[in-house]
Amino acid sequence: MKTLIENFGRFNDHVVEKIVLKNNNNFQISLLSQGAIWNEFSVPVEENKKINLLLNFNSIDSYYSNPFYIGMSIGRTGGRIKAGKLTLNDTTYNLSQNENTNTLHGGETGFHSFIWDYETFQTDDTVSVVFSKRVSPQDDSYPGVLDVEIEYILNNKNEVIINYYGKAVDQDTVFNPTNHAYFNLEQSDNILDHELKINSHQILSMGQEKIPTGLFKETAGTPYDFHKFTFLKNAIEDLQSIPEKGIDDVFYIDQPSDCPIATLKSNRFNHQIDIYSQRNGLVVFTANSFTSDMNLSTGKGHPYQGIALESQTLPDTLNHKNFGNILLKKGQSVTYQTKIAYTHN
Ligand code: FUC
Repeated sequence: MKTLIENFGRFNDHVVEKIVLKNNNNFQISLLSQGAIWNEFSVPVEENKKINLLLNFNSIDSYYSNPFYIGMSIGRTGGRIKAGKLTLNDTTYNLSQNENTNTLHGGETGFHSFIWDYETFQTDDTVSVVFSKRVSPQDDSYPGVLDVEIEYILNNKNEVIINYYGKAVDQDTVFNPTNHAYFNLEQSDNILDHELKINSHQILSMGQEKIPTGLFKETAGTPYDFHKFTFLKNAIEDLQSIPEKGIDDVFYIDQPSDCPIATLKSNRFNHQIDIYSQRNGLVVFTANSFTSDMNLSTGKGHPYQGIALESQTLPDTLNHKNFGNILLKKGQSVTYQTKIAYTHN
């Protein structure tokens, strides 16, 4: 096990640190203190060859010069909230409206925008970093003070475990964090030849501006049916006539979900990642609208370069009784876990 701290340049006048965590099998992840960004998941694929399974940038400025939240930590709430209005205990809070009049991914001042404190830890079998911050309403306009810790662990089973801990300090609040990593298991031009399986039979129906209507749609017989392994190119080809020209949807996970909620597989390298989470939602976004002004470390941005698999509680939660519970009562704490398990088949 090994931990290294490197300099990743400066952002808004402060130094950004890159925390590199290595296990005993030549796997490595790295994270950035700015935005608690997951920047790298490098795995050995052939003798003397490693590839990074995540899209990333070589400079911190490039992360923030596009609207795609690449690798970023997302909170207090993932997804969209209509008109930026969050009503809790009969009080309506006006959140940052960063997509038309709606709030997306915690608004402009969400978790992705913070400089995080961090500490690193090592055991015989794990190497980890814990990012922490006390988030106040002055920081992000959400109700109440929220203590947050985001822990990234790499272990010798070649799993990456993300633990999101939240505690409502002085009043009730909401907590629905996720991570916005984009995977490409081949470090290739696109993910069209990847196969995807999701433990789901339904997606959320979306109204204008992709705000959930409260209804669920069966996926059987549609391009969104990933109940069995399906090549992403098949789905994406079938979705060329819709405005998104690809997948940008919220999958409702079959409950209870002790098996992986999703598996992404590359036959070229004969490897896969299995994603485990106890939460009821998975947002899948196939980078449909990436643009050529994005200078990713593997080249210019373009559609279908990667796939984001965001495990979370269904978005716009407070507006729909059956979407789950993201409420944290004063004094209450919760930990959500997402596990990404790598296997070479
Ligand atoms: C996903 C999508 C959005 C957005 C964002 C960057 O969560 O639902 O449409 O583009 O990623």
